[in-house]
Amino acid sequence: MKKKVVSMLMCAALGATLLAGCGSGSTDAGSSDASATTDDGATTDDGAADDGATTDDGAASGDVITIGFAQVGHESDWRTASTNSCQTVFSAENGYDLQFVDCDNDSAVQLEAVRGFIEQDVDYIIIDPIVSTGWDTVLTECEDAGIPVIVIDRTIEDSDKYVSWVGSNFKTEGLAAGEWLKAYTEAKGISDVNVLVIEGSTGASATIGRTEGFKEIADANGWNILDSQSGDFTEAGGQEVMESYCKSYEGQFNVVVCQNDNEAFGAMTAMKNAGVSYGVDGDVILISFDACTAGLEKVLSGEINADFECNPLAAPFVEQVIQALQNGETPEKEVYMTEHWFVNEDILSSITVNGESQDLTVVDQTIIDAQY
Ligand code: GYE
Repeated sequence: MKKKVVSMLMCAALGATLLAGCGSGSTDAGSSDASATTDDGATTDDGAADDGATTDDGAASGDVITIGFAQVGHESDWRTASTNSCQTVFSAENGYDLQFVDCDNDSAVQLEAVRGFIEQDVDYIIIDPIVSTGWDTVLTECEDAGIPVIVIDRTIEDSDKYVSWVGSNFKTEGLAAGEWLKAYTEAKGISDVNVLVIEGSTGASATIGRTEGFKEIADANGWNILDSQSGDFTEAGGQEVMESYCKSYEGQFNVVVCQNDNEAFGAMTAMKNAGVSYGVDGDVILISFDACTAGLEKVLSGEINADFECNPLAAPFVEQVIQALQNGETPEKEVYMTEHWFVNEDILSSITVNGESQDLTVVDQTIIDAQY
C-alpha cells in the first residue's frame, strides 16, 4: 500500500517537473533555494495522489522512513562532511532508518548498492553518482519498483528518472576560479600564466564542470595549461601527480589548480619536497576547491591563495524534498547550494562570474570555526 502511494507520488512529481521543462543544468550557482518545494498544481491535479492516499503514508502516521544512500566513498574532507550531514539529518531520532553504503569510488559497487536498496524495498533512494553516465537502466528499475530517487552533489547526465537533484554548479566554481586568477594576476602585474591542473576523479561531473569552467577563462585569456591529470580527489593522488609535474615541468609553471582541498594538501607536500615555493609568499599561485575547514586553514596561513567553496551540507534540503513527496507536493527538480569564494589577501573585493558580481571573502578564524 505504502509503496504504491509513493510510486504514484513519484509519477506525479516526475510528470510535473517534466512538464515544467526542468532537467538541464542551469548556471545560477549561489542562488540557493532553501525551500525545496513548490506548490505545483500538477501534483494536486493528479488523480492518483488523492488526499486519502497520503494519510496512509509512513510520515503522516509517524512510521519510520527508510532511506538507502549510495555514497561515493570516503576520499576527502568534503565527502566526510557530506556523509555526516546525511547521517545527522536522517537519524533514528528524526524518524529515519538510513541504509548507508560507502561505494569506495567504484561504480559497479554503486549500481549494486542501488539494486540492493530496491530489493530491501526502501522508501527513498539517495545517490551521489560517482560518474555522470550509465544510470538509465538502474533508475528505470527504481521507477518500476516505485521508489523515488533523489540525486545529490554530482549530476546524472544520461537519465531524467529521478525526482530531484540537490548540489552545486561545478562549472560556475571553475569559472569563478578562472575569473579570480585573471583579476589577481592583473592586480599583481603577472602577465605570463602557466598552469598545471590536478583534476578530480575522471567522469565525475564535479571534475567535468570545474575543468570546463576554468578552461573557458584560460582560453579567453591565452593562458598556457601545461598539463591536466587526475589526482582522484585524494591527498595521495594530488601528491603523486604533483611529484611528476615537478619533474616534468621544473621551472615552467606559476599556477597550480587542485580540484579539491585534499589534492592541494598532497600537491603542497610534493612542491615542498621539490623545493618549489607556493602560496601568497611563493612563486606558485595555489588554487583549490571545496573550502572545508582544513582547506580554509591553509588559506589563512597563506599556503593556498584562493579556495572555491563547494557546500556539502545538502541533507536538510534533501529532507525537504522527501517531506514534500510525503505530503503529496511536487519538489523542485534542482536545488542549488549556496557557496562562497575564499581568499587570503585583501586586494580584490569581488569578481564577475557569469556577468554577475560575486564577493570574495578574506578568511579569518571566525569563518574557519563556523565551517564544516
Ligand atoms: O569536491 C571532492 C569530493 O563531488 C563535489 O567530491 C564533490 C567532490 C568534492 O571527493 O572533495
